Amino acid sequence: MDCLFCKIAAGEIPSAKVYEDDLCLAFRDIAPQAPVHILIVPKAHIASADAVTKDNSAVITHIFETIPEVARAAGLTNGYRVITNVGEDGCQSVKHLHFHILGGKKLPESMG
Ligand code: DGP
Repeated sequence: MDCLFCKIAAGEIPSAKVYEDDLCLAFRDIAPQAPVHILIVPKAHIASADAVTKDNSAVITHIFETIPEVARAAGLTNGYRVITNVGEDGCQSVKHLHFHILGGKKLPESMG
């Protein structure tokens, strides 16, 4: 499958990795929109949050258990934002589920 984040998860494309385990990988976004901008992705391909099912959802729990650890390690002690974009209207550009972890400054209130 020609999927950018599958290739990053497999180590075929380099990334600034900040966390990795058997199920997920976190790395710095190539075009940061905040002082800290990290992406956390499941290693197994899931196209988006819209493709989460009972059969593949365990990794979502795992990712949300991992996010606080990643955020703490990145120095996000005063809060942060977790976002996932879905599909065309959500402006999802990479079709592999990923959660943006944004922080390091007071973020704008507006989300849309
Ligand atoms: P989204 O628009 O929600 O699909 O976010 C995709 C993000 O992925 C966007 O913030 C930029 C980032 N990105 C795209 N290509 C690469 C890449 O090759 N490496 C890294 N680290 N990030 C990438």
